[in-house]
Amino acid sequence: MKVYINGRLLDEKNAKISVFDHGLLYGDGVFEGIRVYHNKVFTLQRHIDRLYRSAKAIALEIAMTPEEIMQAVIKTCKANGIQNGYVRLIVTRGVGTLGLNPYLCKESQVIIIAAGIQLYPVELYEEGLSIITVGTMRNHPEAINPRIKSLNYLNNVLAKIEALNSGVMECVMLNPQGYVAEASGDNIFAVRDGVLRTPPVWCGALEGITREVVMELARDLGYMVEEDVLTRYDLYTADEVFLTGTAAEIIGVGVIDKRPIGTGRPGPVTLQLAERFKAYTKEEGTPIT
Ligand code: PXG
Repeated sequence: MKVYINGRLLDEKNAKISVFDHGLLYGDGVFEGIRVYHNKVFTLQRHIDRLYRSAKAIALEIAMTPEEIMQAVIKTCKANGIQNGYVRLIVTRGVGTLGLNPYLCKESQVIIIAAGIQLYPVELYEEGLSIITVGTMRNHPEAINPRIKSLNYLNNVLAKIEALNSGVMECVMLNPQGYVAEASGDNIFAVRDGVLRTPPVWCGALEGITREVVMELARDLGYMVEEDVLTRYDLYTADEVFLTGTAAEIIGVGVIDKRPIGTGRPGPVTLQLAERFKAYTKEEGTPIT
């Protein structure tokens, strides 16, 4: 595998960064997870736009232009023969001192890894995921704003630990007000009476690209889609609940906190959207040429 670091494609074993990089020392950086489908990079522009917004929000100046980064992503996919896969794009604050001061960091580091992807087991897409609500709440927006896709994912890792220790693979995270925010690595939707509802980002959700695409595709299919404050009541009483994310795509949730949602299996709206999303991955994308 070839890994891109600051303009160079290096063999995996030589792809190394400094122990003084503030990405490692402090989780000081931003990232994107991007999919490649059918030899095309899916929703690349949207990911690059979000990367630059995340960087701006943490006052991190990326030492490359958006166009240069897009070309670098394509080059890395090409060098690794990736036709269907996953790209991890990372920008760290770069090499600094052992102190916090980000202004002492020399230059941002851009790292691109293009590899395969581990989806949930296929049977879970048919049967539905079981999840729980965890006690770890989503970061307060005035602490680390959840809209920033930062390298500091401890909040989500702690939530994931709670889920895994309880024997499930994902969880619902609430915000400090007790409203539903999102899952540890996915956005969440509830469907009732044919209306789709997802928490607005100010409730503590990442502005998920899959979330955005699903809202657009659902509206095209004639569904009403609302960004609305949700409580666990709304999840427990929904006809359907599903999660969206780059890795998971669209996955139905069958059970939350041991309570069946609707029939307890992925419902017709979830399955229709998953099918439409799959078709869209064939239509959309920046060709790897
Ligand atoms: N919320 C959070 C907290 C995320 O990390 C999403 C929502 C979905 O956003 P996109 O743009 O992907 O639709 C994410 C992104 C993993 C993994 O290995 C998942 C994400 C990021 C990194 C790793 O499961 N999800």
